Amino acid sequence: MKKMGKTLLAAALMGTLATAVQADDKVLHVYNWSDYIAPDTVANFEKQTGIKVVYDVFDSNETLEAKLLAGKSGYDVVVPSNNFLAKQIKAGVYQELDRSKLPNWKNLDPALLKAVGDASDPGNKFAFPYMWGSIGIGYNPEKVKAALGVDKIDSWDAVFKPENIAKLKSCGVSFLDAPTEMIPAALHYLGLPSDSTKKEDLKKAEDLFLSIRPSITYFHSSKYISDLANGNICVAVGYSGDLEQSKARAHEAGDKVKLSYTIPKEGAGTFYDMVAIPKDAENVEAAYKFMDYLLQPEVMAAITNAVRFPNGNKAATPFVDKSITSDPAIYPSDEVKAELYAIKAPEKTAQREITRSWTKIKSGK
Ligand code: SPD
Repeated sequence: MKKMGKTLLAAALMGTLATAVQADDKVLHVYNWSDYIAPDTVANFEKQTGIKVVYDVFDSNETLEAKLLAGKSGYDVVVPSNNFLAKQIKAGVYQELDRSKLPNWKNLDPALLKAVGDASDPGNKFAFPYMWGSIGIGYNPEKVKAALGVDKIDSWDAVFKPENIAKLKSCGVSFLDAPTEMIPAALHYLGLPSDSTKKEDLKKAEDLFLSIRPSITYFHSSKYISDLANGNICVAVGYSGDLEQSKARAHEAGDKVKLSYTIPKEGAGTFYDMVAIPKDAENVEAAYKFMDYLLQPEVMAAITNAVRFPNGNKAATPFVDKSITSDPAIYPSDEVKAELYAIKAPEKTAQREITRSWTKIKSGK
């Protein structure tokens, strides 16, 4: 009787263990940018596959990179920008993709694949493009008119000239808290190579930011979406789709606040965010299922319709709302595209220098 009890107990324990393992197998950990997925994307995947998704968000490449380089991030699918992806591949952070598990790969735009491949992942071995966009200026024309006396913003002068931003200070100006994107924006504005890592160039970018620092309300990489829509700030330097989401939110809330997004005439930085699997991912099978699901044209189009960033899926275009594909702020014309520059990821020493400089800029000292 006693022996039988032990056996039963062992069997029960093994059963519990098996269920736990099975349950773990059914959990997928995804780490994506904030405001970067449609409201039902994850729920629909869970319904279709029975896989539970733990979905976490970040709003800077630096945050994602710190987790990946530390190892054992616990994530199965992550979304780095292509410039960071390139150096993370070199650091051995990702696993090569098995294309046989991604039959929907065929839907990707070959031209975009080649461009991001040539720039950061030759042969597209480790990742595929999710969304892309520009870094420009979102603003509230009514408030800007009152503060600055102009009908529209079309130049970086609005935020980089101390006398202009000082006038906008009263209605609130935010910048992205993203040194590897904001320093290149300042360098580009100054007519220097946006990827310069020369000490004297970085110093000029730092001086420019310090000259306007007293007029910057805050640095943040996602809060501006609601602040602009609510009228709490009047100008935000941010990501194209996020600023378009802000515009849409203001519209849905009854148009009390009207917003615009501009890619300044001097040009702007572009980014391509990529989907990849960390080398130490625990649920690789589910990662492939989720990635292939994302590659379905209707799924990807629904994401673009919600987040207002163009995607890398050519077959998805017919399913994207016409109001989005025809909006030049979201899908820029070839003429505007020619003015966009790719943001490069600095190597280690320059990265350290940029981070140090950014801390100084943010503290204003
Ligand atoms: N809310 C989603 C924003 C996505 C921005 N990705 C930006 C990458 C910049 N290198």
